[in-house]
Amino acid sequence: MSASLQHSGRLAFAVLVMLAGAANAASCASALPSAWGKDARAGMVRIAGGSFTPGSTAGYADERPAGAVNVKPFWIDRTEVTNAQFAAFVKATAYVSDAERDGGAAVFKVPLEAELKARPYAWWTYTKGANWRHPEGPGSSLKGRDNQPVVQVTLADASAYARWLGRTLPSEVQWEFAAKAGRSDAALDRAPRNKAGKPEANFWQGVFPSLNTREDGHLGRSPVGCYPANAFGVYDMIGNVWEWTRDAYTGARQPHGNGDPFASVDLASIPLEKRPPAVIKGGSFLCAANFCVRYRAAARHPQEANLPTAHVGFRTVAAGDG
Ligand SMILES: [Ca+2]
Repeated sequence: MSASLQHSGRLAFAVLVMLAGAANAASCASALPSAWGKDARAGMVRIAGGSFTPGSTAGYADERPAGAVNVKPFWIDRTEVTNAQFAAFVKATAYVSDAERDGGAAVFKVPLEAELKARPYAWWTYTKGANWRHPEGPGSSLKGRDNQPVVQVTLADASAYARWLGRTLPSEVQWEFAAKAGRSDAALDRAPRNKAGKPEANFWQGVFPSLNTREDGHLGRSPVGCYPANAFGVYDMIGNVWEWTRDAYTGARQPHGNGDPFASVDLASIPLEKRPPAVIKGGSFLCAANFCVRYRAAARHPQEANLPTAHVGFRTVAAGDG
């Protein structure tokens, strides 16, 4: 193949990828929900509550169910908190995030073969100057990404945003109830694809971490709300970015009242050095069939509460009255 043919082939591929991105962008959610700044529940949906069993018998060991729970009604953000929403918070409060104060954050990059052999988790690099405004480091920005989920935020950053709006981060149970949306375990323990086999969440298609086929049109984070909502009207619970919960990760699920001193404690109220990892939920654009496989409602993972990364964001909840 001649160089020019190769070039035109690449160009055609690039145009196809751009078109796929444009098609998705057209049907995604806006950067700020309607009535933002006017309605205290802007961008939220009310979840009626009910009884369900968190966990799954078909997932990892730490997902095993530990009994049914009752969930009171609550409101939850329909989408992950966007860069535009977080920017509004920062503008109103002059908040300085942990990564801005500490000088860096963890950035994902497709690793070279040699890098993969040299160290574990070679796809993560602590990058000076990376923070929510510059998610991939100093050379990156939020230009054109107002409606993408904010990342490079710690648990404390996410909690501060929630407090600003008079809300909290979801408990793991609230998050999972909203994500399952009345469906059973059996329907959840599979890759997020629809009946036609098409991706219905932003996860990694291909072989992680070297080959991303972009079958879903996205190499990294996507704008929020590009994929169909679940039965409760909530978007991107699965994939795009992992989401902070306010619960501590202390191993396998345990029934309520187990004596665990960290159960249902607001992690942000505990001094950093004494803080256990937090539970994050939903998987991210980096979860693939050969790695992570946590793009499921029952799946869970421990995350250092003070570690900002490029694949963890959050959404908020509020009490169900009113
Ligand atoms: Ca998500």
